[in-house]
Amino acid sequence: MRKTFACGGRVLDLSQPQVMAVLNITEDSFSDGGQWLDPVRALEHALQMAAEGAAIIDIGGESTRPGAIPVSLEEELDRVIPIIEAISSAIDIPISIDTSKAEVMSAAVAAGAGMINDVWALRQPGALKAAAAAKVPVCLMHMQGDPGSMQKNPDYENVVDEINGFFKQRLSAAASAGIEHDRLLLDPGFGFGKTLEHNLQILSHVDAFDHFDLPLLVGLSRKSMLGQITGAGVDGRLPAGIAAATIAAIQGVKIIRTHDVAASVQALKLSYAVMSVDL
Ligand code: 7PM
Repeated sequence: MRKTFACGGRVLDLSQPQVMAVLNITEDSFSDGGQWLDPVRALEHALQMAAEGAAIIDIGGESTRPGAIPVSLEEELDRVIPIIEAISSAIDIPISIDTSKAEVMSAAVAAGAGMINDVWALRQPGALKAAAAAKVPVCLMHMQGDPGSMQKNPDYENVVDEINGFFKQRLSAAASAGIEHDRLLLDPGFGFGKTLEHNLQILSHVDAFDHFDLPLLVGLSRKSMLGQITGAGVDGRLPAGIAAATIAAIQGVKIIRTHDVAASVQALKLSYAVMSVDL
């Protein structure tokens, strides 16, 4: 597996597990709604997360929360493009664009984004083509169903096998579109069409995925599975999120997408130190 990813002009070092910091530019994201719509505050928050050790900042203008209100193309562009421009000129770590829309992918990369994070794994119209032309790494995430209904009745024969099959199918679609294999990342998509049992099966067997020699990325912070296990509300799930990130990192996951940067960076440093021990 490659140790560094070229993200536009910037380098993402994956020789050890890294944090992808979440910056949601949305009204209704479940844990930080509306806070970063103001570009000045968004930039301050990005600077803070970079200082805390984030390796990449994931900027999203469309909430992918189950049942969230869809955002128009114009609105999404208006939210994310000025912020990508501001952050890429102020900070030298790579920026990822969290979108499923082809037009947003292209505009974001032109504005300075160096990675595409797509919860639809390039299944929306034009996305394969836009990602091929963008020449930046792309994270392909698994989701069963669509954000409006995916949590109604998630159903799998074997969740790990089904996600492996999905990865294979999307890798083949990406290859056919001319996207080089070694600029892809894979994500099992915690909470995206999964029950608590499915999420726990994925977390406990994240080392059992066929990763096709590509890095795995996971997002766990503040998610409802943590609340279901602990009883904690969204703002009280940090300890469980850190435990979950550690469990993932120890099994070889390379990128943890999180709202809680400083704590996660510490957990990943410890995980990596333990994983590097020779006896
Ligand atoms: C419920 C489900 C509430 C998901 C909030 C979310 C991921 C992502 C999101 C992820 C990748 C959140 C989200 N989650 N992209 N975007 N992987 N690649 O926690 O797990 O921000 S949205």
